[in-house]
Amino acid sequence: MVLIGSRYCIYTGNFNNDMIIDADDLSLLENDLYNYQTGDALTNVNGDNIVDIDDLAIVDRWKTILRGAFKDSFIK
Ligand SMILES: [Ca+2]
Ligand SMILES: [Ca+2]
Repeated sequence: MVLIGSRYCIYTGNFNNDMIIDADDLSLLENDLYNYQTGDALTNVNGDNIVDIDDLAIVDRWKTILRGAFKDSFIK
């Protein structure tokens, strides 16, 4: 959970739990996407039981939002 402006937000996409949303996380998501991962996968960020392009879009969007909020302090 992070404070952005006056709101606390839960961000998704840091799959390896290293406090950075970067290519390593996207690689994990892309691997599950390539393998048509279903069920309760870590990379299924929207909870619809399938890892697909929607999850990739969410993570990519969060990466962009957090980059702006923290001015690249920990988002690569
Ligand atoms: Ca990460
Ligand atoms: Ca999904």
